[in-house]
Amino acid sequence: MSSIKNLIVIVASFLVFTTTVNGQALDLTTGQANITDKDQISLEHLFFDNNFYNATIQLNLDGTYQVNQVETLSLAPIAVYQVTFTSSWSQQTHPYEYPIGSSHFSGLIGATHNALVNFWQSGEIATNGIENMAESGSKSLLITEINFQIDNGNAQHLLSAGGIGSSPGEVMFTFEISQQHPFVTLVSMIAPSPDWFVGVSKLSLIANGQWLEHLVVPLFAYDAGTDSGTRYTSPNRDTQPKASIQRIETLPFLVNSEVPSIGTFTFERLE
Ligand SMILES: [Ca+2]
Repeated sequence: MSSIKNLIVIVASFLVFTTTVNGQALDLTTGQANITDKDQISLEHLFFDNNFYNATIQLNLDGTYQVNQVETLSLAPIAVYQVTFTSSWSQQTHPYEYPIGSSHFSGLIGATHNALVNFWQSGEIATNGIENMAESGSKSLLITEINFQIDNGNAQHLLSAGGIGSSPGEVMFTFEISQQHPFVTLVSMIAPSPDWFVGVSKLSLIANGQWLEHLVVPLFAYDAGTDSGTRYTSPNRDTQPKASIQRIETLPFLVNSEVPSIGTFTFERLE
């Protein structure tokens, strides 16, 4: 326990001297640090020496600090989940130019990984792998990017499964995840579309030091920023330079002045 306290003090001093107190979370290797108040920092899910810890650090007005509380978390090192991709996207939910007879989703592709890697993020430029997935449903370049992160230790399992051949519909698969790589990234192309996709990025299946038993994530359409088409069946028109990835809040996903989800990922812990 003394070694983890030493590490926490090191982390705390880093936070104190390099982070403004603005409530923003700071990622650690697989944990999070949250400045919860002007004089207190909580470190959650801090992974160190094969254990997880929560800790609270009190900052004093004279610049000193002390570790108030260290809690060792008991967490199964490995969990198994079933994820179900349910698409509700239909002519009834999205009547504007709905591609009757051809609406589908490409095969699911993603990874389990740690906090040091981010395969895509709203506001960022798409990688070539995300571009290819979003424009054509192709997995190959994204698999290359995932395998690169597996090789350097930031990702663990490649997740690859079928798509939804006709929307609405659903598809499910099971996967293993570990406490060293507790984040999930998983995507699928909306088809037909210029460069639109759904998915999650860097979704943690651990909360409050425990594996989540049940999690439902609503899915929304994202524009990969790599093709300038504005309709489901627009011809290819490469965006140069690439724009950032953005959630689509206009037609055809704007319905009665709202942007409803077009499906869900449901994560069920099996073991
Ligand atoms: Ca686009």
